Amino acid sequence: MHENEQRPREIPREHLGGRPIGRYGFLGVLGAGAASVVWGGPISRTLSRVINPVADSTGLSKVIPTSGWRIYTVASTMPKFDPATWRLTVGGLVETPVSLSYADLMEMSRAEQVSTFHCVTGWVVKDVHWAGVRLHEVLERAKPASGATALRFVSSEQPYDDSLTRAQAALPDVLLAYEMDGLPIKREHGAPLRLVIPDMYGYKSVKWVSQITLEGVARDGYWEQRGYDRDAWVGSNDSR
Ligand SMILES: Nc1nc2c(c(=O)[nH]1)N[C@H]1C(S)=C(S)[C@@H](COP(=O)(O)O)O[C@H]1N2
Ligand SMILES: [Mo]
Repeated sequence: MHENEQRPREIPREHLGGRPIGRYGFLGVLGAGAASVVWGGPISRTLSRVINPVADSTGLSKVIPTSGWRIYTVASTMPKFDPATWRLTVGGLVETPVSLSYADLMEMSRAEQVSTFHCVTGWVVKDVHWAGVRLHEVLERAKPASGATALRFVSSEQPYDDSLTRAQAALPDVLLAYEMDGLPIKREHGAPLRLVIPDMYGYKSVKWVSQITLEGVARDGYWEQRGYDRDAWVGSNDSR
């Protein structure tokens, strides 16, 4: 299933020096051969689509980089981080709604991990060093109610969000990350906080997380409303 698939593809937005080059709205469902990616800058070129290297029989994936970060956004501007006013709130089906400042987060136990990051469109970043706080540390403060079976992660970049079940959120290498490769997470990668769940495709890894809502049922996130799987296990063919 690839040439005729009627799913929208993730649309990367490339940046130079933090400034978006051109603005691409959501392109909707792409028919076979519709242009989905435009690179700006000195060498401008249009590719017919993001090639899935697994399904690609054209050979084109050999000339398209499949490693290294690509900056993805859904809004026209990226949220700006102000340490004085920024908060992570945890609410919904909890006993104690929580509001954490950046300083509060820094005082919590620090967790580190090295993991590989997979975007569903085929690119991969190996051995990313992350540091942050484990979700359970945050959840312990909020005390989820018994009916809270899902977590919804809301980005301050509206309308991006995504959900995990409690079981998925309890996987050992799920992290609320505030550092990437030894530095505070950069603005374009979701400063100051992003979700990391290495076992799932990158669209679950919500950038600019500012709100976690405990809910009774997991719901579709941004990309899932556009055709991708809610259970985005890396390697599951159905997600491609
Ligand atoms: N807020 C927000 N989070 C997001 C996205 C986005 O567009 N907005 N894109 C997702 C997708 S599809 C991927 S692959 C990764 C890309 O991470 P990067 O932009 O840091 O490379 O972020 C994920 N989290
Ligand atoms: Mo992605």
